[in-house]
Amino acid sequence: MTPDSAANANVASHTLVQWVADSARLTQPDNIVWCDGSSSERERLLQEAVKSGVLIPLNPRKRPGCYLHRSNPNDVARTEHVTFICTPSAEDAGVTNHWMAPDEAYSRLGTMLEGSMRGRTMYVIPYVLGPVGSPYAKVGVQITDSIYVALSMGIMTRMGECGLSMLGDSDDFNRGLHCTLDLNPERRFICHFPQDNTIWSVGSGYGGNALLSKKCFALRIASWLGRDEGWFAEHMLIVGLRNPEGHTRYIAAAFPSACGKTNLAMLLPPPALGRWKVFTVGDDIAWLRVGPDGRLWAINPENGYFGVAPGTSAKSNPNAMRMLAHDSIFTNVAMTPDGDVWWEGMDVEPPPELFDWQGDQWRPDSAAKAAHPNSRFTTPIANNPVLSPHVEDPCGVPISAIVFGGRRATTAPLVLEAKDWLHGVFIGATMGSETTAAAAGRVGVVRRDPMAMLPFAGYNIGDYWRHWLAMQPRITEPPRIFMVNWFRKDVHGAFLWPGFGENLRVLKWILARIDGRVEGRETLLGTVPEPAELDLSGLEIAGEQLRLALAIDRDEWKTEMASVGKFFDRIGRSVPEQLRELHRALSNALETDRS
Ligand code: SAT
Ligand code: MN
Repeated sequence: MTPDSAANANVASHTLVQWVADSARLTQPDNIVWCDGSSSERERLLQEAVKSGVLIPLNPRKRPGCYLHRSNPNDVARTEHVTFICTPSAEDAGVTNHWMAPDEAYSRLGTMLEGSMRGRTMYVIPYVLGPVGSPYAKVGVQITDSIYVALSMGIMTRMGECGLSMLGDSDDFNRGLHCTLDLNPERRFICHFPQDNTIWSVGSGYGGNALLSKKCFALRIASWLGRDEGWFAEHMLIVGLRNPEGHTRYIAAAFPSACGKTNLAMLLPPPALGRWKVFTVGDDIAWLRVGPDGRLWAINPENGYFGVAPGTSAKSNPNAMRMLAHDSIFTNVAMTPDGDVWWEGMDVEPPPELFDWQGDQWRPDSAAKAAHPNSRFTTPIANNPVLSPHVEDPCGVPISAIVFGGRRATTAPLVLEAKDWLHGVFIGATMGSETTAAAAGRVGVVRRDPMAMLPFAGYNIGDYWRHWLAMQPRITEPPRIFMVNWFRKDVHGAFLWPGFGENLRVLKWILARIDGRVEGRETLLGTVPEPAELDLSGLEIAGEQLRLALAIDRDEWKTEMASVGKFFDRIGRSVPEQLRELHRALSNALETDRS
């Protein structure tokens, strides 16, 4: 096929046809396949992927429609050190992003891309982020030479014809050019050109590096668009909570990668709390707009979940286990001899022998992990047994609370409410979290991760905070803002709070605060619950343990504020003065106030 097959595919956008032709001239693929998103196409691609060894079919009786992919062992996580924002000035990218001049990036990657698809097939993948036809949805087109990426995009996005018809003859689409090259980490670059609505990614097939709809477009580029157009693109789950009286409220919650967003978004309510029901709208990304009613409304731009497998079990996330029973792609998990999947923390005894994530024999006494710590599942949202009926609503769902959460063994209490919008922005802007296996590099080191967007804000983080503050007057019915930490530990290293489904108890307190039904206890840093205000029915937790989970330790917070001060200094003059002032006030109060 040639780019002319665009004519067959009914492509009305000249700009799209031209861009695909230019990309083909550069990369010289043997074939070009325009993906239409049909189920027959998916079948054909799956068969091809199996034939070429990219996918291993799993046991159709145990996991119907499921496949295993083993990535190159050097390509298992996002690589932030080679992820660049390519704006004309370095100042626009800010110190928390890596920056490369656009000309240099186009030229360096262009050289690598020359002839890079020779002998390979180029897939052209039109897709929609957000409900098709929603005024808030956006169109992207990804070009890739990876059939695994093409199949994954078919799960993660609304893909195919719907993208072309929504685009029509417009030139307004995100251009994502992706090529795996030879998967050499030395030639791995993920470059974003916000001014051109363009992403070039080479040298990796891994999720966040290669599924360009996800972090690259729906967060980095979209956050840039959101600043210009007056909305937010955030690293947040969206969850609906229906109380026993039948009233549903929605919460948007930002946590860094691999900190339990997927689990929280589909948690199973503890029966002792009564007839609560949880509905997932999204598990990773929220696009938030101000509605005519002055509230914030959220849509999930995605159509699938790319979740962390290890730790997912019938106990931690029974709904996820149900949705993974069929039609999913697993990456870098272990495989049992009878063609099922296994990972650490699945709470299922491993068989005496299995194949580890690299395909080698593994026994329960093996020292190495069987599944890679960042092994993943890719599953359509339609598989989710608790999917919200409002997931396709064009304007999304109204948000009652924004929650910022990190993974902190110390310092951060189980839950705390911000005093107001400015303080909430401060809490989000200064949150810290321990690093996880979702990104290459050391695990377990506390780093500042503002709004869980450190690796995903597509422009200067200080300007991003300004945007949060500048939006305030437009949000006349603002959501209340909270901070949570499920991961605090005692001196022996044991978690103080049981987490998972029990987290609903904390969310219940958050809703009670919004309804004015609980007072909480005011502290210098915000309002925390009185222990008696948390519904602990059916939960055994020692009073002292709960006290420690809720405690605010002045010395720990002085250290925290010193670290925040250093972070602000590093970011420099783009830090909004209001945040600086609040930091000074809180630091002083911690030094002087004795209450
Ligand atoms: O690999 S992804 O970036 O898509 C997942 C994550 O790290 O949040
Ligand atoms: Mn994420």
